[in-house]
Amino acid sequence: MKQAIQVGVVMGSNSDWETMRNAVEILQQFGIAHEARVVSAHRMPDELFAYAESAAPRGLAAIIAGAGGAAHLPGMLAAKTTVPVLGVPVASRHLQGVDSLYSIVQMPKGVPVATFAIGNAGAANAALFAVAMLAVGDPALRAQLDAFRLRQTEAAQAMTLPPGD
Ligand code: RP5
Repeated sequence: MKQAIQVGVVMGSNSDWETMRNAVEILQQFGIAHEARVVSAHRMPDELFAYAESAAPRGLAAIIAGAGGAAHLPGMLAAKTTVPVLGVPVASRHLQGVDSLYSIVQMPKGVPVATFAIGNAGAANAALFAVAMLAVGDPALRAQLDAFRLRQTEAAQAMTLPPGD
């Protein structure tokens, strides 16, 4: 039987994919049932509302939302659902994503969006954060996350200087 989707990954454009694929790759790595879709806030507002409204009934535990520029997507999703929204600022052409970051992070009090770093690291970390949330009720997933952290530690401990020597 197909596993129910646990995490939704949405983005404002397919031009965001190169950033947001970093989130998808982490979810794949941890075996989290997920979906990835384009849901543009300003070009597909009705679909945005429908996606947000269906998130809780569908059982989504988190929505990872990436957008660039005047990035309304995470905030508007959060306005329409109490499913946690993890916002990823995508680097924009003119302001390198500072505009995206400010648009996402400065939510007025009462409707939170958890905001991550601009770009690839933010997308990967949003997915790792979703994994950590799911691991609260899943000891096997927590063991996977602990092992992931341990591999990072060991890789850093094995680093030599100058790099490559
Ligand atoms: C936003 O505008 C998207 O999230 C994307 O980052 C940016 C540019 O979109 P495209 O013009 O590449 O479709 O809606």
